[in-house]
Amino acid sequence: MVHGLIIIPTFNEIENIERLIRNIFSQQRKFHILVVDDNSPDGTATRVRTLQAEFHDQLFLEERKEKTGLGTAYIHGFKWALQREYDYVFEMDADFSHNPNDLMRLYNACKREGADVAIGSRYVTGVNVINWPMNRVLMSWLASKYVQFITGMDIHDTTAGYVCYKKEVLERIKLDKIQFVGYAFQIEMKFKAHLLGFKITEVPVIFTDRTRGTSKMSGSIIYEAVFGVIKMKVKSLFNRIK
Ligand SMILES: Nc1nc2c(ncn2[C@@H]2O[C@H](COP(=O)(O)OP(=O)(O)O)[C@@H](O)[C@H]2O)c(=O)[nH]1
Ligand SMILES: [Mg+2]
Repeated sequence: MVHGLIIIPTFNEIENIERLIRNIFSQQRKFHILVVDDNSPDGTATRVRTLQAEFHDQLFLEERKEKTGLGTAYIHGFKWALQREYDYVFEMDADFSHNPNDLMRLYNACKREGADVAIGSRYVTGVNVINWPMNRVLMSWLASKYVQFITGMDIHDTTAGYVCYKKEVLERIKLDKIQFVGYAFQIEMKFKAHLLGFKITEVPVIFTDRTRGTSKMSGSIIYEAVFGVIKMKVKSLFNRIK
């Protein structure tokens, strides 16, 4: 029986996507995979289409015309998942920063240990990040502390992008009202789940920076996160979000 869907947003991940899909399916046929590609010029979507012949009815592809951000790619994927029979929905990057070996740990935190949201967390036990330059580690860690402080959420890794959601969480969050697209999207999803009273658990994982392809991180994404968090908190005080 299929238990979950792994959503993988992609933009120019030709060097990673096939290896990742093969890696996941070689150890695990419990889950389906949905790739949400934003018309990657490097042919990522074409590669996925080729693989669909091999992983028939297990591997799915949604293609969007333009690069419109990680957040909206996930919203697209969440809606796709909710129209189907998946009880658990994962967020996962295409670049092997999120180790496929941890999928079952996230899944079990929800399935067996009663979490509604399981976060693959870098900062539960110190800082578990490999290959990131020191300034990026520091920035990410500080960002997480900053968000913890402003929002009051008891979560160490608030910007984490390796997550398993129970279907009910995605059904309750008003996906059309999600505002942010970059790291702030990750924070917003967690904050809304938190406001709705869902149980959020952190599962310690080791995050390894990509060795192939390039990061799509940008200054505007950071800007959005820094100011977006304050805006989100203020709104929540007036009970205008959930
Ligand atoms: N569909 C889609 N995927 C994106 C977009 N931006 C980033 N991604 C994907 O989101 C994941 C995380 O992005 P990445 O560049 O690794 O960010 P970083 O890890 O913060 O440097 C990767 O799988 C990217 O291919 C986008 O605009 N659209
Ligand atoms: Mg990455």
